[in-house]
Amino acid sequence: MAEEKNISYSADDIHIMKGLEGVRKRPAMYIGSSNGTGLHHLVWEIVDNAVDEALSGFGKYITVTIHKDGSLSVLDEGRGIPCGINKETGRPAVEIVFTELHAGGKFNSAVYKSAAGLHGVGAAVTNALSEWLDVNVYQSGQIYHLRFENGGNLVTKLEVVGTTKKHGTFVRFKPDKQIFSTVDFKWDTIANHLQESAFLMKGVHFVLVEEATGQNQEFYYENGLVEYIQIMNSDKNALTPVISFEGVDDATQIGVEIALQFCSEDYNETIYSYVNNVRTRDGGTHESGFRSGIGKCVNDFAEANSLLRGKKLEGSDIREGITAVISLKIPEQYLEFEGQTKGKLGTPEATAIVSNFINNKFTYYLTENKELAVQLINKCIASASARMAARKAKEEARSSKKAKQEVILSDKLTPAQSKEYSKNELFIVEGDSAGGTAKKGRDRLHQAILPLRGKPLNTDSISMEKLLHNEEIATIINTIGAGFGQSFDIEDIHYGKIIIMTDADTDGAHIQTLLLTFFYHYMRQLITSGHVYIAVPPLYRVYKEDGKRVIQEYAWDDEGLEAAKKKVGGGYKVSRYKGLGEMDAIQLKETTMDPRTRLLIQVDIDDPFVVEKRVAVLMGKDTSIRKKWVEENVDFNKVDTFIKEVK
Ligand code: TSJ
Repeated sequence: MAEEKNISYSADDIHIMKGLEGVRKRPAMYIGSSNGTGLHHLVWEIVDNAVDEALSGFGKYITVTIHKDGSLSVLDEGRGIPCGINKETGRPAVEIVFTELHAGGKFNSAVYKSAAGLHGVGAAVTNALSEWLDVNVYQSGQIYHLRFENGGNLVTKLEVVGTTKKHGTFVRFKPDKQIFSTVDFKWDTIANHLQESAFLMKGVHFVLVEEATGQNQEFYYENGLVEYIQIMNSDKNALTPVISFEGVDDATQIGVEIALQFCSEDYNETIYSYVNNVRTRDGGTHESGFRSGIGKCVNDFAEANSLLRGKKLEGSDIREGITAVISLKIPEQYLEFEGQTKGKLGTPEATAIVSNFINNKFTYYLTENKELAVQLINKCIASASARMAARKAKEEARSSKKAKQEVILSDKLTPAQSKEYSKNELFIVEGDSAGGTAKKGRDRLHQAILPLRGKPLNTDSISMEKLLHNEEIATIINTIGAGFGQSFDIEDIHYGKIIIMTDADTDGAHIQTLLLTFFYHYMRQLITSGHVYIAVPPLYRVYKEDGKRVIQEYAWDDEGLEAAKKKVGGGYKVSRYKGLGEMDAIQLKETTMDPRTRLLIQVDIDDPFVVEKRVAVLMGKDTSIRKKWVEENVDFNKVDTFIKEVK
């Protein structure tokens, strides 16, 4: 760890070092993990502080630079972190921000606390996990500077190094490679985060620069949430334009901003909510307020205008095909979060505020746009009819004798023997040949194999319509056994895990994306409740013949390869797997199928925008864009933009 320097420590220093050392000992406790996701948390801690400053109304530009030396910097044009001496400690405030855990709050006088103030752990954590961290503050004509090294040791105390007319804060740090399994900042990951912030903070410019390539990109949305939805829905059939409302509740000063759009031929309800620019992944009071408000509004409007023709609308009929983004700004005294990950808003006031707000605004909108209102309500009636027809069909199927017989399954499927559905796994395998190997290597009791011929899925004609008529897709729908679209019922799924197993190449990635896109559109709950996985075959086999025995190790990346070479010892040979087809049944079982030894990635919808954009690009009409995009982005090593958590 830190190289010892000739410095004498006071009691205060020791207290601080203990805190930061704790962060270094258990980084996962502070940033979730020490992999690429954790690495980027270091960036969010810094960026979110700059965003806080912009949210308070100071500074219109935030620039993030990925430097050649592996460091990253963030520059804002705010007031600059306070550099005065803090009375309690006798130290400059800026020093405390980088050395005391959770110190941010003490110095944060902002009305609204964003990520940093909410769930964030603060800049001190980034400092603790960095080889070095440099701070420049431009404030009252002076340039202040201080520097930390080796996990947050102050090596250059706060000093004035020059004069300036600018104001703002510049923080540059180099993540510690002793801590992280990777220290490569990913352009896409950072770009997506900045883009999301830009949607939520219209009027603030976010710039991302890569020093090595000169590449730079600016995110700036004059129309904020409206553009968020426009871009997400660019490839859908719009029934309404993107409609947006903004207001502030008098009593609480809670700010509400909502944008929404209805699309036809979309069975899903897509609602993203944010509080003080932080995504509330698990919804909460604001989302339920929105749902009830929009339901009440449309129902009352339809009733008042005699548009229902005797039909009754449920909330889900009304919300089918809706895309909405809800962004609340809540002052600190009203902030309440729930759930383990604090991803759910608990603020009780938010329910009525959002419900009344959307009810009033949207009623007014419908009144002003009568023709559109009629079309919208007709869509809701159609949804209600379809819902009732699906329910009836299901009831009939359940009571008829047919249902008691075995469902006729495709002859391509090799089923699992167990009828304990939740324990069964469906492997969707690229190619008949790998399918054959998987069949031999599987656990007969719980693993079923469905081979896919790469080709039909891999053509350029992949509109959703065509996809649905695709034989392979039809087989998948039947095999999973829970319907699709409106009639999809998660209770009926025949497998606890659906595992996509493809080669680690462009074709394989394309197939993965197509399947995920299909699930996302037509069986979304399959993904949101965590049933979909991607199997990750190893890239290398390291082996040595030792008399009669073969000593072998598998490796999934270059780091693992080095470890495997050491384990196998001198005289080893390395083979690089190019595809599943190169493995025999035993190898495939050991490396990719056996729950004890395999590597699976659980598919999670982490970043709504990335998913929708990916869907739009991949399902879009312009095949050249898609081809280019797949080539550039769908890299087996980059699946983490769509997918989270490696088991
Ligand atoms: F994360 C961080 F601390 F490293 C960091 C903080 C990084 C970056 C790029 C910017 C910032 C930051 C903090 N920018 N602006 C501020 N503002 C304050 O800390 C600040 C300034 C003035 C006052 C005040 O009440 O006068 C209050 C605060 C919190």
